[in-house]
This record gives sequence, C-alpha cells and structure tokens, in this order.
Amino acid sequence: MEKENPILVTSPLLPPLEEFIPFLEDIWNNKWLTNNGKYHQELEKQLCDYLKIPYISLFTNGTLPLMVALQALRISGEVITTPFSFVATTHSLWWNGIKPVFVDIDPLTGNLDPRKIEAAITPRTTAIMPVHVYGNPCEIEEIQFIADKYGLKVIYDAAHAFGVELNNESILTAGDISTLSFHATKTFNTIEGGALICKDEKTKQRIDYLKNFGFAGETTVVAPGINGKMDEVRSAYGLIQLKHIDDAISKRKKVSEAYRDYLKDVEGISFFPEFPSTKSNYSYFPIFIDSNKFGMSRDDLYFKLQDRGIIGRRYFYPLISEFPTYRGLESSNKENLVNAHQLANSVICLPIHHEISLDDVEKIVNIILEK
Ligand code: T4K
Repeated sequence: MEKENPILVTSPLLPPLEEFIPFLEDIWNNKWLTNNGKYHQELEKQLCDYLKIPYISLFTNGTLPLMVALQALRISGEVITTPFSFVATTHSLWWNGIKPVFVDIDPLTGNLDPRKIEAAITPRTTAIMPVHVYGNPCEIEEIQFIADKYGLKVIYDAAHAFGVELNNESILTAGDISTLSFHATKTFNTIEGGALICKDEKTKQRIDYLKNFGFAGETTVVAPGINGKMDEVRSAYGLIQLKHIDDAISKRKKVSEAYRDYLKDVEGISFFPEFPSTKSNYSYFPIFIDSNKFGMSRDDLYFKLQDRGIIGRRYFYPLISEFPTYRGLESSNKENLVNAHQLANSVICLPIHHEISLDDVEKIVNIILEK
C-alpha cells in the first residue's frame, strides 16, 4: 500500500488553480510575457516587504544569481566555501574560473566553521561563500569579522533560507549579497526560480543589467551579461504563493515539532536543536544516524524507509569535494573535512512539507523504530 502512495521528502506548494487562472488570462490578454513585466515588478516589491529586505532581483533559477553575484562583485582567484551543500554552490565558482577552497563545517549547525576560515586564506582569496544549510543561520558576525579583517567579500548561498530571521532581522541581509532558490522543492517556489538580495541601489542596477545580457538601454550594453530573467507566468505564480506561504510554513512547523517529540530520546538518532533567536522556515528535517548506537547503518535505514514508501534524501551526500571535478583539490582532502564527512555519511532528510499529517509522521517514526 505504502509503495503505491509514497511519502516524498517534499511536495511543491502549488497555488490554487482558480487563483492562478485570472492572472493567466491577464497575461494572455496583455501579451507581455517577460522582460521586467508588471507581475515581475510586483513580485520584487512584495518580496522586499515580506522578507524585510531592501533590494531583490528575480532570476530564472537559484544557480544563476550565485554566478551573477560573483560577476557583479568581480570575484576572482580563490573563494572559501563549504563542501556540505548542493553542487550548485561550488559549480557557480567553477563556471567563473574561480578555485573553490573547502573549509570544514561546524557539526552543531552544518555550516562553514568560522574558526577554520583564517587558516585557509591565501593572497589569492577574494571572498567567502557560506551556505545557510537547511536554513540554519551561519555565524554571520564571526564571518563578517574575518571578511573585514582581510578585505574579503561575502556571498551567502541562502537557497534554503527563505523567510529565515535572526533576532527579528532577515538573514538575507548578511554579507554583501545573498541568493535564494525558488525551485519546486523549496519552501517558497516559482516552479524554477531564484533571487539575489543586495543592499544598495547601484548594485541592484548592475545585477539587473547582468541578468539581461548587460543591456542598459535599447542599444547600450554595459557588461557581458547573461539571460537570467524570470517571466510573467512564474512571477504571477509567486505572487499567489506569497499569500499561502505563512500557512505552509506553519504546517511544516507542526511536522518538525512532531518529529522532535517522537525522536528526542532515541539512542543513535540526533538532529539540530531549535536555534535561539531564529525564525525558521522548516525547509528540511535532517536526522543523523550513529550506526553503533542505533544498531543499523544510515544506508540500511534509508533503504528500509524507501522499501516502505518513505522517500527521504541524503542531502548532502556525497560531499561536493568528492565529485570528480573537485576531488583533486588540495582542500578536498578528507582530513581537512572531518566534520563534513561525518554529517554527509550519517544524514537522512525525512519528509517534511505542508501536506504531511501528524499520522504520517507517526507512521514514519514507527518504521524508523521497528528493528
Ligand atoms: N544552492 C543550494 C544550497 C541548493 O540547495 C540549490 C538547489 C541551489 C543552490 C540551486 O538552486 P536551483 O538552481 O536548483 O534553483 C533538488 C533541487 O533540484 C535543487 O533545487 C535543490 N537545491 C536540491 C537540494 O534538491 P534533487 O535532485 O534532490 O531533486 P529531485 O528532482 O530528486 O526532487 C526531490 C524530491 O522532490 C522528489 O523526491 C520529489 C519531489 N518533487 C520534485 C520535483 C522536481 C516533487 O514532488 N515535484 C517536483 O516537481 O535536487
């Protein structure tokens, strides 16, 4: 029964069709489909309000804003980053001809460990690219302190951090630039989509040129830009999503709380604490398996769940530093990344989304506990 009706790690939040249709009719009537249309402008405005951020530029996915951020800040040479992320983080560096330098993570957050950054800085280092993995906030003050000390830029890959706040302030205003993904699997989605958050109008202007081939007018190209624009259909979809996002996040919160409650005393299973002063978006629920204590390996549990129709994911295994493109880098050395290997080898992200019921959670936990 379970295999026919699997519970997936996530399920996209879809705007109610009846709310979407009037927008589609309007777009069909106007025949304005992309290139900074009215829904694009409106979504940027509403996202600035919702996310409490000064400037945002919409993109067609969450990878392009990373690549464009590096271009906009003219980053070159070496960039310090985390191997415990989705490959897009490091790929964005590679596509810009930048050498990634991996630094280990703090096992308490899964994020780049600021205490290990300084040792990796060389005369070629120009920036730090941390990730708020699973939406867990990085130690932004410590990272900024190091960046200021060495004159480095900070670009946060905040793909998982839609709506995350620290001390009532958006985490997206940390560093020089932050980027979001609005992929179908994210808390807030526009099917494919993404965004770049910056702090001043001049940078926003440059980003907007860069995502539109560098055009600053009909016949003026001011930079070697790319095409990263979001279209009107997905902008309208995003506007409807925004109306439903708080409800979806509160449903995710209930799922997260139920997992915490059921799993808190289970020998061999750990998870991140609720972080103080943090407003979370409950985008992932990663658990970490200590096979000796739990009596079963991570992979045995992962595949047992799969056999029973519970489709989790091992985000982020393998580490980025283990993929062929990056394996040869000196910083990919296993001894350099002990904590990252430890988390990557023990993680399972359990299903969490707005459609999971508390009965589903109970069912998932019972399968985990069956020996
Ligand atoms: N930086 C970070 C830290 C990121 O995590 C990501 C993306 C990026 C940058 C780049 O942003 P984008 O350019 O992608 O916007 C998924 C996503 O494709 C990817 O966006 C995401 N991170 C990554 C963590 O997860 P997969 O390979 O796991 O996706 P997939 O197709 O296996 O889907 C996962 C589950 O979601 C499936 O079990 C079923 C469900 N699903 C998926 C899709 C696509 C649905 O129910 N409906 C759907 O339409 O990468």
